[in-house]
Amino acid sequence: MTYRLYYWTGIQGRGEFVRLALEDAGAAYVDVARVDGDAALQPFLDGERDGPRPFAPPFLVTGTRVIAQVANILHALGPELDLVPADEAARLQALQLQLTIADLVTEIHDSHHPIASAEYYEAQQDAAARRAADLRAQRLPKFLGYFEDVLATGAGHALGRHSYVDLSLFQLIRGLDYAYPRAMAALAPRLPRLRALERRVADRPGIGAYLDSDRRLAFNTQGIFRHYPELDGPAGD
Ligand SMILES: N[C@@H](CCC(=O)N[C@@H](CS)C(=O)NCC(=O)O)C(=O)O
Repeated sequence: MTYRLYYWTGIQGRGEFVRLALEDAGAAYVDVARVDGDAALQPFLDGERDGPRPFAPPFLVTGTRVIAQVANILHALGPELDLVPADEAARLQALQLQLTIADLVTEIHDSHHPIASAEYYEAQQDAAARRAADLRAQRLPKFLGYFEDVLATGAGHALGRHSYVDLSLFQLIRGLDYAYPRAMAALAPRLPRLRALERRVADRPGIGAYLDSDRRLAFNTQGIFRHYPELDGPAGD
């Protein structure tokens, strides 16, 4: 079975959380828009294809199955790629953690686009400065401190063994290191387990090969994790 991943070209974006799971597992997949262009997404978004109509990418297609929402896609992929424990309680815990990651991803996006997603950063720069300061002072320490505690109870893993949640935490740390290097340096002493997990995931065979490939795009100022030096600074109290 070949998975078909639909996501915008040119950025890692939210598609990257799905890509990392497929790459780690060595799954056969096509990154459709990188082959056929962004226009390939439109028939699905317009409801012109069989299956449930997604609101936004990323979405994953196999046969007539169309699955949208990152956390939902990973919830479906987890058992198929052996990226989650088999029992229901662990699958729900994984989904809960992934949804919490999604909440933080939205807050990170909103730190550079606090007023309107469709308007330029430069048109909302003052509000972005206030939002980013709060992200650094309050929200990153709270979210990342929570994930640090989760790793403490899971022997360095989110779920006590390797899972798609570990892969997403890796992406979260890499993205934040790019977007908010000063804040992440300030928080580093409080996040030893997240840092160890980030290094461990990078060393996994599938992930290492992916990171070295041209399939892994560089972070840039079009995606979710954006580096604007004026938004970065001290973190925490
Ligand atoms: N909660 C959704 C968010 C999806 C989302 O916001 N996708 C972005 C790209 S990263 C998009 O194209 N959104 C279009 C829109 O919100 O109008 C998820 O986690 O998949």
